[in-house]
Amino acid sequence: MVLDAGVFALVAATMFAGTVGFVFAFDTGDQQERVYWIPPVVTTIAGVAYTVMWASASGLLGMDVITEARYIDWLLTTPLLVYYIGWIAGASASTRYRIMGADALMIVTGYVAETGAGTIKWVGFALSSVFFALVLYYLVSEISDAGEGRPPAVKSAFLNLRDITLFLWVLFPLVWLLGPAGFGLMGFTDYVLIYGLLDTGAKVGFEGIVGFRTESITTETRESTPVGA
Ligand code: RET
Repeated sequence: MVLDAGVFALVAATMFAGTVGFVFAFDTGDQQERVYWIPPVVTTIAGVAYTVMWASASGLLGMDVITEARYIDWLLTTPLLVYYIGWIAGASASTRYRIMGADALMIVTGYVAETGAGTIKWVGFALSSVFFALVLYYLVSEISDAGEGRPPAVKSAFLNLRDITLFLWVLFPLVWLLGPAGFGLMGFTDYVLIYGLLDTGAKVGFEGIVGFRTESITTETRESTPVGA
């Protein structure tokens, strides 16, 4: 539990550092559109969730709410990440809301898989995987088609964000299958460490890509009139 608490604390600190870095180091001061604030909002939510996980693993809370904190974090942040990808690709509002919906259902049914037993667990896993497949499908079909029409810098940022997401997100269910809630081939501490790294990549890595490209994204999206948002 000491090692787990250390990992949770380190990830929480990295998430908060991501927020502070994004807000102060990048040229985001004149961004009026709410969508620009999605990356730091995502790392702040994760920072709070990991702080709760740290407090829980250290015994400060007197109860184990690690799983709840993880799934509430994912329920709030993963729809925001796919919304952002849809926005930067210039996808329609309907596509953006559909991918958010599929994503949220993936997390809710994933929670059923995580906490349920026997048949319920595997039905939850199957349903979550179907919603996950839908999320991936929207990313490579409608959203990628929309991204094709974007100006070069925006398109390139979109492709970076889409690809880091496709690559990292596929690892989440694989790690789950190996971990304690799946086949139990991996111990809890390894599981905590790997998810900590994946969460950091999917959120702080994502934020870094957006941050370093904010200026070109802003200029080119203004010139090409973004769809909605
Ligand atoms: C679960 C288990 C059930 C089957 C599937 C899953 C997928 C989870 C994913 C999570 C992504 C989380 C991210 C977090 C932080 O940024 C729930 C593990 C399909 C894809 C990106």
